[in-house]
Order: sequence, then structure tokens, then C-alpha cells
Amino acid sequence: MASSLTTFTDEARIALDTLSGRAAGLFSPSLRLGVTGLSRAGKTVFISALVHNLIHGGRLPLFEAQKSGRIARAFLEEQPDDAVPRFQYEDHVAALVDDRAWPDSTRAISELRLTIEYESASGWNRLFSAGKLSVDIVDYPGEWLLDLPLLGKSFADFSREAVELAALPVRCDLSQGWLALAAKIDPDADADEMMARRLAERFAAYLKACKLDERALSTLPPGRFLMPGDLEGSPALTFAPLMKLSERRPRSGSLQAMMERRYEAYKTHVVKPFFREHITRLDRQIVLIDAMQALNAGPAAMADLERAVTEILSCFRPGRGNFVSDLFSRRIDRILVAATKADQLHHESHDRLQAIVRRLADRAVARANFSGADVDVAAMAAVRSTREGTVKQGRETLPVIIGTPLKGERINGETFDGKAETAIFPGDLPEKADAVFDVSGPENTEPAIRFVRFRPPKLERTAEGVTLSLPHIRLDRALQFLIGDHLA
Ligand SMILES: Nc1nc2c(ncn2[C@@H]2O[C@H](COP(=O)(O)OP(=O)(O)OP(=O)(O)O)[C@@H](O)[C@H]2O)c(=O)[nH]1
Ligand SMILES: [Mg+2]
Repeated sequence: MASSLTTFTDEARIALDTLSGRAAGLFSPSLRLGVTGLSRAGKTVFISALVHNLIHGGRLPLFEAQKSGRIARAFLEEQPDDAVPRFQYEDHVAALVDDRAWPDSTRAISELRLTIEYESASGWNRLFSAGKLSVDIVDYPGEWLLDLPLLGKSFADFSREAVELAALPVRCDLSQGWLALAAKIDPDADADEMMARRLAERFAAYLKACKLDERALSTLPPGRFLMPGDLEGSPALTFAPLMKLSERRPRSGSLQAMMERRYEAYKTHVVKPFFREHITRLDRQIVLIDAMQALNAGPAAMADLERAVTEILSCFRPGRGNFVSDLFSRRIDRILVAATKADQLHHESHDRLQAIVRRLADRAVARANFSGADVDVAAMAAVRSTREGTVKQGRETLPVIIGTPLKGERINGETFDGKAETAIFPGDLPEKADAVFDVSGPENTEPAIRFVRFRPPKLERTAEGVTLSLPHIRLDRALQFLIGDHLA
């Protein structure tokens, strides 16, 4: 009874929030754009580049409103949500443009409001609309989305699944430390804070080890164990799955009772509010993926990436009867799945990369049984760190990419100092997208592409000393899909 009451209140609250959000939208049109992806996928760089290009009138030929000269002005405004950290746009751009360094990892949610003043394309619209659109951009870790399935699971389900997954051959070497400790614990013993902490620490260390592992294992919940945000060390994060749980109600004062309570607190105080306050209010969503890294690691990593995208898309799937999906999935009508580091390849391979992302997204859409929103894909670079050229090798002319590799990057035994420019032949992606998913293929073959991380580009200045906008690849196409129709 108690739990159905909570659910009811939550739903009522979400409905109210949604309604008031829409009512507010009538007066000043706004669009909430979610930007997500697993850590290091490129969220911060994407948002910085998008805003920089709009504010500085960058080259965006595929973004119709800009191309036809209908954008009068784009500028930053105060964000509507006081309780959410602001996306530190100025710091990130200073790193990119002044220091030619990639911005620091961000690890929590943040928000920025970009307002665009434009002239509508149709005379009719010009008559009725003010020609002003506020885009609220929300950057949040993909890891947090993967917590949604927990809402439907009891502590016993969660524990059983976690132990099963930890025992899988690919994971057991990483989970050993935690499993050994958990096996020694009697769930009926008296609750002990230090023991709870040790268990939680070992469990979190195992999850982090999976994330760092070069087999690129997919992420397991709870997402905040990897990305705690500001919750580090709080009781709602000091729990772990237990083994040998009794079927009966746990004795009050026992370790099991304590862990169960904290698990429920995690769902109530962390997962639900996150979905209610952020995810249910989104209109559009971009899911960034690091396809280059997965391609480099081989088919098993591609399969893993596909699993992660499937899980992420499942969170936006309508009509599953879970407590939020019915309400918000109706609102997100466009989702873009984008690989954002295409500048590490020669342009001849960009369409192939896009075909690979399309294949991955199609499979994820099918597996997640997803419908209800347009899902498109893109191979792009939010910030283009390379130029293209050719190099003569004997009689052959090879297409190369030229850039400044980051300090410490290595290729063919050469280590770079972060200052010298170099030309690299990155190799080609396979013509058939299926090849990169084929786990039955020969193992341990050299990756098809050689990939080196470059420093952000040096920006040109005009004769008047004005810095030009950040170069990109197909960022304009992404923009057109995500917000173009709202500027029609
Ligand atoms: N070449 C290239 N590299 C990129 C691009 N975008 C991101 N990167 C690389 O990917 C790294 C991670 O990018 P971020 O934007 O910080 O990724 P994030 O998703 O915000 O990561 P977290 O904040 O840790 O979750 C950067 O440090 C760059 O090395 C791009 O457009 N081109
Ligand atoms: Mg970030």
C-alpha cells in the first residue's frame, strides 16, 4: 500500500511539473535538449562547440536558419533551474581556445540556457511568433540513466543479479575482491557501519575496475557508484548487494535490513528525483558514443557499446508501464545517436563511420523494442582537431590527417611532445558495417584504424584580431536535426 501511494504521488507530481512546464513554454518558447553519453564520450566538448558556433556565427551550412541568414543573435541567458549547477561554458571554451587543451571531466549534471533570436521563414509565423527560442541544454552522465531498471527491482533481485554478473568469466577476475568479502558475510549479523562501508567500497572498486578495463565492459548499476556527483560518502551510497539472503523479512537491526533500507533510499532519493526533475522534462536528446575507441578495441567492445546504447534507449521508450516512461517518452520526439570524434579519420571514412553507427543504432532500436521518436545517427566531430592532406610514399599517394598529437601519445614507437605537428595515415574503416560487429571473426587482429588523440586546433584570427569559431565536422547537421524545426 505504502509503495503504491508513493508511486501515485510521484506520478501526480510529474504530471503537474510537466503541465506547468508546458504552460510556461507558451509564454517564452523553450526547448530542453538532453546531452548524454558514457563518461569521456564527448558531452562537454559537444555543448561548448555548439554554443560557441552559434554565438560566434560559425560556418554551419547545413543548419538552415543560419545558412539563410535568419538568425539575428544567439546569446547566453540565466538558466531556469536554480538548483542545477551551471555548465561552465566560459571555462571550457577558454581551455579549448586559449590553452588548446580538452576541458576537464565534468562527472555531474549541469545546465545552460542559450537563447536564439531569429526571423521565421514563413510570413504567417513571423506575424504570430516573437522569433525567440530558448534552448536549455542539459549535460548529464549516461551512467545515471542506467539506474532506471532498479526502480522495478527489490534489493533481493538487485543482489542476485549483481552476484550472477560478477561471476561471469569476463568479470570474475575484477570482482574477486568484493565477492570474497561478500561470501564471508552473514546478512543476519548485526548492522555495522564499518562493514557496510567496506562492502560498498569493494563493490564500487569492482564497478570502477570494469569501467577502466580495456575490454571496455558495459556499466552496471548503481550509476552513482561510478559517478557520485555530490553524493560521495552519503548513506544512500553506502550499500552493496549481499549473498545468502533469507527469504523472510530481515530481522530489524540486521545488516540485511540496513542494506535494504539504503538501497530503497537510493531509489527514492537519488534515482526517482533525477528522472522526475530532469529526464521527464526533455524534448530532444543526443546520445554521444565513443565509437572510435570501441572500433579500436574490436568486436567485443562494439557489442558492449551496442548493449549500453540499447539500455540508454530503453530509458526513453514509451509505454513500458514503469513509473516515468509513459509521461516523458511522449515528449522526446527526436533522438540523435552520434559518434563525435570523426576528425580522427580521413573524410573518405566518415560515411563508413556513419553506416557503422546506423547499424549499431538500428540494432539497439530493435533490441530495445523502441518506437515513438525519430532516431537518427551521425558521424561528426564537435571540434575538428585535424586537417587533411596527402603524403607520397613511393608511387602511392596516401590520404593523411594532420594535427598536433597530445603529449605522450605514441605511434610506431614514436612518442609525441604535444608541440610538433604530424601527418598520420589513419587507415580505412571496412566497407561493410557488419564486419566490425562480427565477433566470430579472427581474434587479436590489428585494429583497422590507427587512432591518435590530437590537441584541439589552433584558431585562426581575422585581420581585425577576431577569433574565428571552432571548426567541426557535421555539427551543423546535428543542430538541424535537434533544433532546426523549431526555428522554421
Ligand atoms: N578529436 C576529438 N576529440 C574529442 C572530441 N570531443 C571529445 N573529444 C575527446 O574526448 C575527451 C572527452 O570529451 P568530453 O567532452 O570531456 O567528454 P564528457 O562526455 O564530457 O566526459 P565526462 O565529463 O568525463 O563524462 C576529450 O578530452 C577529447 O580528448 C572531438 O570532437 N574531436
Ligand atoms: Mg563532461
